[in-house]
Amino acid sequence: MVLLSQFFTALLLLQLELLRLVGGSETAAPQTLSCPAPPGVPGTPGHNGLPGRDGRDGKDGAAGPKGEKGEPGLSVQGPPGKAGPQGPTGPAGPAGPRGSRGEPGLPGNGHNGLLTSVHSELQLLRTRLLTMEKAASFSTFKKVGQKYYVSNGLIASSTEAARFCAGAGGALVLPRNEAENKALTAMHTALGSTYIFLGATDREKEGQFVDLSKRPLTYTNWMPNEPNNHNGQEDCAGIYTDSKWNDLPCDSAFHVVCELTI
Ligand code: FUC
Ligand code: CA
Repeated sequence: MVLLSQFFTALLLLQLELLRLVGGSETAAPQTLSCPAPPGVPGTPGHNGLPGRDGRDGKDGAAGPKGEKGEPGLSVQGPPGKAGPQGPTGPAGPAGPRGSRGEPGLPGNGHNGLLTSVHSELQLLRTRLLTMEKAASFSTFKKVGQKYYVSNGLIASSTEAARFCAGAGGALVLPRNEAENKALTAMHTALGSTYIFLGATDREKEGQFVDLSKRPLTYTNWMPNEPNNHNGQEDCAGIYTDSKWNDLPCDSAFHVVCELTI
């Protein structure tokens, strides 16, 4: 570009010099020609000039027409929202279809021994189920042989304990053998107890422990040197965490475990 402008400047200077020379000859005094001369032959046309510089950028064109609507995007479904609150209970549905006809009934009892045994078995199962349901209604229960040892964690005097167990359809616990004594000891762990009252007393005759039906005990597990009727005030019995028995004041409060017979 610089080169081009220098070239044009040089061309302009050359033209001015030529004009000066030609003008100089015109301003000079007219010469007297001796004879007329024919006009000269026109010269050959000059070469085309170099292309001009680039013009300035044009104005922005008008906005094009609106494009066609695109295809829907591939969206990924979000995670399901939290479950809403439970709605109100709907109305009762219509009655279901009638059931199929039952099996024909057994013939009348009479001398039917089978029916009698089935009936008694049914009675036994009913009783056992009721006992099981009763046992399961306590927070702590343990089956040992034909008994359930049950407790709700109650802590009470010996008299209150016996009344509570009778009201529950059972009796204040009294192990009759080693297996039962072991099972009762296991209740200590569940109850977090120190002593559990036993259904035995020597109220009637000091030193002679009997059960609450006044029958002599056929099984005992006293600690060494017990029962000792400490302070002359221990007519009730309890089992310690080590499974050993001790006589205790009847009006003290200890854990209550009842036994339910199946
Ligand atoms: C022993 C026991 C009593 C009482 C007392 C603290 O004498 O025989 O029953 O537990 O300790
Ligand atoms: Ca004692």
